[in-house]
Amino acid sequence: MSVIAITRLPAPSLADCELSFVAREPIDIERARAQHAQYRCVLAKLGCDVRMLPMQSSMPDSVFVEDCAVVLDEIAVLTRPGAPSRRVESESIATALAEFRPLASIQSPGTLDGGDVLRIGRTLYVGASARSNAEGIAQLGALLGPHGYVVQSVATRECLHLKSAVTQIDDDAVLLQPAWVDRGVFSHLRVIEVDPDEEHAANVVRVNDQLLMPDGFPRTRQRLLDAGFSVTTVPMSELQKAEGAVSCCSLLFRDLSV
Ligand code: CIR
Repeated sequence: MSVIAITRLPAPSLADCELSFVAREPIDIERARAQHAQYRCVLAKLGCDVRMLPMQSSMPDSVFVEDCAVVLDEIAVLTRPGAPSRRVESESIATALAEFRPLASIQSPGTLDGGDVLRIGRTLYVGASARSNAEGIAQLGALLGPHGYVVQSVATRECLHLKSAVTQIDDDAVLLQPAWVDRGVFSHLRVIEVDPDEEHAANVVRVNDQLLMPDGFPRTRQRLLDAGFSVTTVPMSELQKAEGAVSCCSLLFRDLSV
């Protein structure tokens, strides 16, 4: 399957990013750029057509493009990020996505971060987090219902986004951190839990039946390998200091033109 990956270079101001659950540490911006380049390279190797948006120097979190939109085959929904500082990121994402999908958008007082949206089949599980409010989740449901999607709100705890706690690894399987989301929500699926010593390991990206995850989580990686998954790792230390993970650095969607 041909997959488009929209990405954006880390801004020089990355160190001024929003932080919720991790303590601020110095970020090496040159290393962040090198890690981002490696991330893009792996996405390309996994079969993505990687696009890069112009850097937004004054927007510290603008590398985390996932939070600004939810892209489905039928429509792209521009979110209204929960952190007010991040709402300025949407304009250029809208311009980029207009080439590929009809656009809709979440309106005030709704808030929604793409990192809270986990699509599995025709269901979108949406984290009711500090970033995505009930109004935003309801608006998403109203926009997507006519396209045959069901939107289900999911409680999260002690983490930034739903996809910090759970991501899809197969058509019928998820990787999950049980401390941050109820395993029971996904009991109809096969659940692999992260290793208890690797609390941030649940965020992986699935591209063409391969998994991409940060290095630094060897035990969880081994669990995935033992279960028969193909796993590629990338260094992410600097983006992790900005509370980022692998999914948030790209907007992945099917290329419908081929
Ligand atoms: C933020 O707090 O918004 C950024 N520093 C990190 C966003 C990470 N996004 C994601 O995991 N989807």
